[in-house]
Amino acid sequence: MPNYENFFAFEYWQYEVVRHMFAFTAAVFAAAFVYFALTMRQVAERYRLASIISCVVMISATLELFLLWLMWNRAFEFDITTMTYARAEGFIFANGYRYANWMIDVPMLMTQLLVVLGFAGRDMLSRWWKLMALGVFMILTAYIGQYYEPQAAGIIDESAFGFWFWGIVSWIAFLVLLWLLYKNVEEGRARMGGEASKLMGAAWTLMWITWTIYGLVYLVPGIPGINESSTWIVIRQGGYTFADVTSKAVFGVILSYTAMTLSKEPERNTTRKAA
Ligand code: RET
Repeated sequence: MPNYENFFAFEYWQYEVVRHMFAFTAAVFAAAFVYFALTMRQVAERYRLASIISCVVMISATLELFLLWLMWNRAFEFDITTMTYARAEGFIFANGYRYANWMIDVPMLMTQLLVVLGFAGRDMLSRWWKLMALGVFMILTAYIGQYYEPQAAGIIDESAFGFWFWGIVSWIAFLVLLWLLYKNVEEGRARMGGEASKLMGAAWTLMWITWTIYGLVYLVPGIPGINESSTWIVIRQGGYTFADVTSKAVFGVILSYTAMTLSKEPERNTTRKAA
């Protein structure tokens, strides 16, 4: 079924705020792309992959948000008699692009984290594949679950089992993923200098909080009391917007800054054996 947004009529401000959030996010990513591309040369070669990854993340996210913006524009029409935006015949809005984008960005962001933490070679690979497998599994399962949103919101009178089943499976994968990430961050930080270790501590806090927001936002259509509210659709898209800007752009800035800090310490520019 289409996402539950399609079954609502929006007040003028609600529709506009969502549209502007999409435009804002796309613009932030386009600007951040320029930042990462221009600061790349200040990062030692050993960490440069982190800057390249930020560029990849920014391009894919700019495109994704632009597509959401286009779809949001096309899927609703203003009705002057009711002063609301309601769905245009024959068009729908879909959050599916977000999931497609996460399939690129979640693996990229975790790879970037491992690179800046200083893992390399076989050790890196054995850490990497577990994170990737869990991340992809988490996204795919929730991608299936989100097709049951109208059932979960009670808009369509059918079983909401799919929404909850896949949502819970995805949440379990997420919690395991967070635990693994945490262990990697702690091991990596233990081998870093004070300044870089502090920065990575901040990056980790930002990471788990913003990633959790995505998980909470998934649940909104299933929560009685708020799942009938079009204002909550604005809040939900706002949650995605906040999490997008912080988990991709701000996180990338902290990591690239950490990489620049590490690059200034001469002994870290040589390849180190895995611990
Ligand atoms: C889902 C479904 C419900 C359970 C959880 C989720 C978590 C999603 C996450 C997404 C992260 C996306 C990022 C994108 C950046 O580019 C799939 C919404 C926990 C953590 C970081």
